[in-house]
Amino acid sequence: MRTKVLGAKVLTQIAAVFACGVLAGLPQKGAAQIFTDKNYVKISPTDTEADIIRKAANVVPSPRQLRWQQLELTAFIHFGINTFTNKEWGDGTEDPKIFNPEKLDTRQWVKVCKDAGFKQVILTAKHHDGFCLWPSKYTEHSLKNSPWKNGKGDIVKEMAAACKEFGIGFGIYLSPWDRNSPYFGSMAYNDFFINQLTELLTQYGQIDEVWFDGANGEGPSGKKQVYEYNRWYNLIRKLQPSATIAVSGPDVRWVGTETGYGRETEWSVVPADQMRNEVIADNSQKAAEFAPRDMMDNDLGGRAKIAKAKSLVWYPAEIDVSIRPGWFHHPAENDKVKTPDKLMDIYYSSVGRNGVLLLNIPPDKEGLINESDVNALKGFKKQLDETFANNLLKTGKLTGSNPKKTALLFDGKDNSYWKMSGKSTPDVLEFKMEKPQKFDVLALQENLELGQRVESFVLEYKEGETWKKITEGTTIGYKRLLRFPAVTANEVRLRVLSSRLTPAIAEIGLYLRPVAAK
Ligand code: FUL
Repeated sequence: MRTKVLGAKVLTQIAAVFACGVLAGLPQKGAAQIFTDKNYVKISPTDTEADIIRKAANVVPSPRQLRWQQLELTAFIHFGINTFTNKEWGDGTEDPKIFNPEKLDTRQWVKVCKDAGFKQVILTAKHHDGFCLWPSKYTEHSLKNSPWKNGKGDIVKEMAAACKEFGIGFGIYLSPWDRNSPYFGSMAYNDFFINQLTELLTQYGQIDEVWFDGANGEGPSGKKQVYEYNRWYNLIRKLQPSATIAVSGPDVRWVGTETGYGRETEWSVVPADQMRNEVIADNSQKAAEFAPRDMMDNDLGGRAKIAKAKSLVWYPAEIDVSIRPGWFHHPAENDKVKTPDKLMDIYYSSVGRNGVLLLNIPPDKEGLINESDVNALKGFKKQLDETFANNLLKTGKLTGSNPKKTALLFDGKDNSYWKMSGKSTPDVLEFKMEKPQKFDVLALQENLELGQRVESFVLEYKEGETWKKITEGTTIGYKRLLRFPAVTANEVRLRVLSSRLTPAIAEIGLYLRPVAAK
């Protein structure tokens, strides 16, 4: 089990290389609209450092990437034949007859996620074992040969309907690695995969995200598969143009770990050529060895990185982690569910570090989310709501340099913003509240429609006539949350110490965590 789990990580790292490697080869002639004209830019050899900074500052997300980023919280549902074998990875030899989730209720899954603040749910339509949660025409390894609903059920359909009913997004995970398919490792597999993908993209209404794991192990022939990534991307762009393609895909990048913790410095604009094309074709150990180094670097898009780039792309980070030790439900892990405190810490370290959280919540073999997970999520949501209910900066009278305009910073809209002057270094936003307030969380957002620009900032408060540092950070991006020991003050200021062109701050907030959350 241990080796397999480690294997999964390494393979996921390869996935990251695949993803970036493919980016390096695009846009190509004849390829679909993988990029927009605003989320990808070429750097010419004659560009100066200032030209590169200007280009980086103006790379912005595509509409589908922006929608995805604004979700903040997305959920993964790992459910399938592994739920019945009590394994993490199945080998494709399972008997479909063991699949019988008698109480299965996708409405419960979606309600639990929605109640906890999640805005989109991704279902493992097919994991590495090849067992399909929909009655695919192209394989016998599916629920159509199970006793559940006499083989007439369709979990993808029920899930799509539940997401629609509760008004949240719906995504699918389709494992390219299929340990059941006799075609795996041959050219015929590519058509088989396209056929299954087509079923999922055409039979279930709107699909908002397609999640490809990059794992690529042995097939029955003992051979690995050469995946035809561009064919998949073209098909998705054609059939579901608003869907984001993650993680072995061009829209969303794997953050590099499965811990729930993103980088302190997280740039959504990164060199597209960071991963070399030849790495894609190279499934050797060498590729696996080099992959983690790049993806796990603690800064993927800082000045030193983009200075050497040949092209830049908007490629934001998704942070996937399971609420339990495993991705699938195992009864022995019912008492190992992450606590509300741990989930809050993950929230600060994922959403609060310019990422989108993808939290896995696996239903059990009855087909329900266990009450230990439900309770943990309730506790998490309570802390989240209590913490961010009251922006203390809003409570007093503000005396920024233009008090009318500072209201834009508290209107909850991430595209209304305060554009700093960009002339002086550092740029300052100063606030005086009517009476002293006690706070221990700073929340910042940039307006991504203008790009990600802030490189470093500091928050200070005034004591007597002296400004004192409360906290500091590097990147902001979509959202940056920083916790610190409580401070009581009525004058505070944010100084942007360095940025790429003029930063546009969309929101600023100061909050006090409830006692239970500390
Ligand atoms: C990994 C897979 O091997 C795991 O089983 C899980 O699906 C995770 C999200 O991705 O690479």
